[in-house]
Amino acid sequence: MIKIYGSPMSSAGRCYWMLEELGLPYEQMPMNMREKQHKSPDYLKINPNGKIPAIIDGEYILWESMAITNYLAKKHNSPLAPQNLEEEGHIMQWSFWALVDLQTPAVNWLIQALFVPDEFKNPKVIEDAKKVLPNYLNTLEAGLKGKTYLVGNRFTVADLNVASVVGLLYALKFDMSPYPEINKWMGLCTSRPAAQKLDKMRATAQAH
Ligand SMILES: N[C@@H](CCC(=O)N[C@@H](CS)C(=O)NCC(=O)O)C(=O)O
Repeated sequence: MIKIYGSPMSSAGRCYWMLEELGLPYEQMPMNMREKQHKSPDYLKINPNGKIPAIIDGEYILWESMAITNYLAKKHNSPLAPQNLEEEGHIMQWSFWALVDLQTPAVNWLIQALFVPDEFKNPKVIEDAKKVLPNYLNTLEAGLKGKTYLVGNRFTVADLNVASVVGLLYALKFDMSPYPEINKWMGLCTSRPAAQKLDKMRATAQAH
């Protein structure tokens, strides 16, 4: 059975989403980040970055959340996986863009809002994020124009990966009203049973 390291509340969330889409059995491995278990010698053998998520599938170890979602979809011949080289190019395009461009300001904001103690908070980080995010959201809004999904006219790894990042902006209560295409598409992505299951897992994790 696939072992997964990392809480559904973290970047691992998108990997749980994919596992649920595929209906695969998995085992959530305990990882106490407060006790720095992700920096322990044993875990560093799995992910030398000391970060979550990582999976172990048989003997095979993989880290980087979006590499994991793509690997799982391809391995299990899911319709979410790319069906040809061109689709794969576009799925990688949107995934790298989401991780590098869109997620960076969103996570900087999230860290300031949730984790930086008041005396060390830097309001400029949040101001800068708010300034730059519309540029990226305009790219996504244009990319969705006239389409239901990002690639291949069906829900794919690209939608799952990008929606998992856009979800942060809703959580941060960023004004999403200027982006009707994104809102419509997010409605479709987040109403999927696997996404709903992830929401429930997050609610349970938060309550504990
Ligand atoms: N690009 C990586 C980012 C992983 C990452 O930054 N994970 C965070 C949790 S969301 C983490 O493990 N942080 C602990 C640390 O950096 O020490 C991925 O998507 O897998």
